[in-house]
Amino acid sequence: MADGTTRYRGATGGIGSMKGIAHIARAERPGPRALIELARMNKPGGVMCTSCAWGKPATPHPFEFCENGAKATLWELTGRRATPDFFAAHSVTDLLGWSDYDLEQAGRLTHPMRYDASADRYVPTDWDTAFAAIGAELKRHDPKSTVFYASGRASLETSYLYALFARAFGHNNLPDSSNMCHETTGFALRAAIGVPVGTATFDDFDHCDVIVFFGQNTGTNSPRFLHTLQRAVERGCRIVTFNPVRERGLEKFINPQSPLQMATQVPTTISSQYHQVKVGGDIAVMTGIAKCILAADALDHAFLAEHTTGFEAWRAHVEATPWDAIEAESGLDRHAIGRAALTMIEARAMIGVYGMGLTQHVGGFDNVTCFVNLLLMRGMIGRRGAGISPVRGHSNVQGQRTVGIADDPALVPLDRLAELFGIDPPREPGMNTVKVCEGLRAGTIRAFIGLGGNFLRAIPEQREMEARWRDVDLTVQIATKLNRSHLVNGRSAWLLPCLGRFEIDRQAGGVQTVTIEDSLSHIHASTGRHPPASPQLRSELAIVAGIAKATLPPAERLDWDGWTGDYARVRDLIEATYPEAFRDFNARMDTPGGFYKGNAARERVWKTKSGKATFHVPHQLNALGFTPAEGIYRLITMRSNDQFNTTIYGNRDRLRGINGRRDVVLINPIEMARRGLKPGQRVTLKAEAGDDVDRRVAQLEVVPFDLPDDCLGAYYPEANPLVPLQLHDRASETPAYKSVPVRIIA
Ligand SMILES: Nc1nc2c(c(=O)[nH]1)N[C@H]1C(S)=C(S)[C@@H](COP(=O)(O)OP(=O)(O)OC[C@H]3O[C@@H](n4cnc5c(=O)[nH]c(N)nc54)[C@H](O)[C@@H]3O)O[C@H]1N2
Ligand SMILES: Nc1nc2c(c(=O)[nH]1)N[C@H]1C(S)=C(S)[C@@H](COP(=O)(O)OP(=O)(O)OC[C@H]3O[C@@H](n4cnc5c(=O)[nH]c(N)nc54)[C@H](O)[C@@H]3O)O[C@H]1N2
Ligand SMILES: [Mo]
Repeated sequence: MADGTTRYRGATGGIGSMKGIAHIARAERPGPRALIELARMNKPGGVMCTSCAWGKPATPHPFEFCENGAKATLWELTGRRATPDFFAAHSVTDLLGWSDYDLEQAGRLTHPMRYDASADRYVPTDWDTAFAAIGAELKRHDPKSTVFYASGRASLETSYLYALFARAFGHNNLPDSSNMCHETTGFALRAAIGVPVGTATFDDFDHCDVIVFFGQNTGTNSPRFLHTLQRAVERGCRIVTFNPVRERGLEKFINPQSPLQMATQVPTTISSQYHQVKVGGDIAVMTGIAKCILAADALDHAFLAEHTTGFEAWRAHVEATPWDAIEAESGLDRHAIGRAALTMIEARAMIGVYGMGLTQHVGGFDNVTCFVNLLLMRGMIGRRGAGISPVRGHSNVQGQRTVGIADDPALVPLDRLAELFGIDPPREPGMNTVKVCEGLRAGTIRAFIGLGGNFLRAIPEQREMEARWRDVDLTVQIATKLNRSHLVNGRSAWLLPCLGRFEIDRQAGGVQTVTIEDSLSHIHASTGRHPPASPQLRSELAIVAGIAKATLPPAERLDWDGWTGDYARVRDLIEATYPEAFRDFNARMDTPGGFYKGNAARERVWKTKSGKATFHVPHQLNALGFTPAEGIYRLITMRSNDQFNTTIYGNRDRLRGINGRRDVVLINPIEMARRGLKPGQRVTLKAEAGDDVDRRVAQLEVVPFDLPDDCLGAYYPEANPLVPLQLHDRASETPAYKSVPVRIIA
């Protein structure tokens, strides 16, 4: 790429990551115990990181955490507090003018708060008052008009009770952060291989000889995974990456845990091939690779015959697609695609890894199923060292779905719930995130509970949704820190502060342990040992149970107080509901490295409609929801190395060489010349969604960056007002956050 682009020349990890941790330690001023907590992280008997969902090895490093895990921990264990005095000093309208960063810098919430509209302020309340008022308000409404959102952090125990509460109350409106994230994975993998989750485990990463990456940014979003990759590379495993952005973590890594590497500063080269595919161009790439596999007759014929269906239709699509179209859609030439294909053809055992670069598109389902098609052609599912590996986001997002947080009741054993609790769970589908936004637009949503997260900041169509939000009768936010979703309030609004995962959770039955499921389907126990940020805090489970008890009529089998007193009893319920995955749950939860939930596809048992692994043919050759046209760009909304979703730790996107600001738009120098743009110039982005809504974000600074033609980058969540609600994956309705059609207005 032409010089003059912004980039980072160092490796991922190394000294840079140490500086990153020191920076946030200065900002957050955590107490001395924070270091002890870091040393306990992701270890048997310890506490499971609240950052990403990557697996936790049975034999951990002395420090089994990464730069971003440390940031997330220090962020939670901050010395700063948002006390009632803070809220007395700042009106909600005033706080609405603050940045995401400044809001969370106010520190940990300390008291349950009620919004007082006449004073335009949050004022302190007590738990009993809050529960009683929330319960009374919920009861006034048709359950079907209420929404229980979950961001993927809360434990298996809390999540199970939250979903039970929804169903006992009478709805399946359980949108989850997953709806904006790997929902595409659930739909696509269920259809293709009969399980909603990845099939690869640590053992497979130790036995593969090829790993192919599509659209996942390991260095920033799951840095501990770099240790696994480094080990693989050192064994001779080859890594092939497809990503429009040259992400530093997939290029070079210095392991901060390796004294030798830290001393010599000689990095490990991670990807042996790096292909800068156009945004939305992956289906074309995969079609090209399939062409090569066919040409080389590198099919696993026995596997295809015994285990799959639909191959002939896929073959017909591949054969009918000309190379010219593949090159045009992918932005890569056939030789580059051929080189990648050759590596896959030579593979004995290959793992396919992906992230938001595949899931957050209108053709997200097609992206993921095409990726599976490639693995199936080579018999790479259900073999040691092979498999598919979606890298999940939030630390327990996969687990939340496992224990019943689902808008689709077909995914939940409702009869079992009915039998266990004597309830009559609703059978009709509930609302996912997009449906909730549509409901807000239609005015049919009366109450919203947020179990963590920052719903209003994370969703598409942000400006309109904020305006609609004020018509909701009741908004309840269970949170650790203040964010924008807590400031756009319904008529009655409550802000309920909870314990974080690092904190001691003492209940009637003693100090409690919780559990989570990682991205590799292992279940781990996690026990907080840090003193709580405030004596007023309650655990997420206690808050959910408190609201449930105040809302539902008393019932003998709904023992909210008993469950709050002893979480082991909730684990017994989880086991009773899902006996296969959670056999001997309480006994096994302390297994080093977690216990494996099991995965049918890994055993080549296909729980699909056809009973076989199923090929799918994509709708079209790109994943876009619009027709490419002159002057219309594909905007990626991206994460920096200094944020966790809407939580902004700072303005340093070190691994991309962008420091000091987030109000930027990234574009390559050739496109800049075509549009007559200069570095540092301010521009407006305007969405081109084919409707008459005016969606724009102004005052973005042009930064020359190594991206393919037709592609732009800007940061999430600042760019969310540009994302049209109607652009989402066809199957799962995951918003198309990675291919927003925009025009540049100079
Ligand atoms: N530090 C940190 N860790 C995190 C998070 C965080 O914000 N910060 N978020 C957590 C969450 S909830 C999630 S879901 C995960 C997200 O982790 P990832 O799945 O890595 O998500 P993103 O960084 O949004 O995007 C991934 C990559 O997709 C690429 N991409 C964009 N469009 C395309 C495309 O069309 N094709 C291809 N092949 N690639 C494309 C982008 O360049 C980017 O490198 O990380 C989790 N971990
Ligand atoms: N444009 C664009 N939009 C996106 C994405 C994108 O790539 N581009 N990515 C999407 C994805 S993958 C996701 S997962 C969603 C994320 O959407 P969410 O999960 O809703 O958002 P987060 O930013 O993770 O939530 C942060 C807040 O969670 C609260 N919190 C933190 N820890 C805890 C805890 O332990 N308990 C409780 N109760 N609260 C806690 C804090 O108040 C904090 O402010 O955003 C989606 N939105
Ligand atoms: Mo996510």
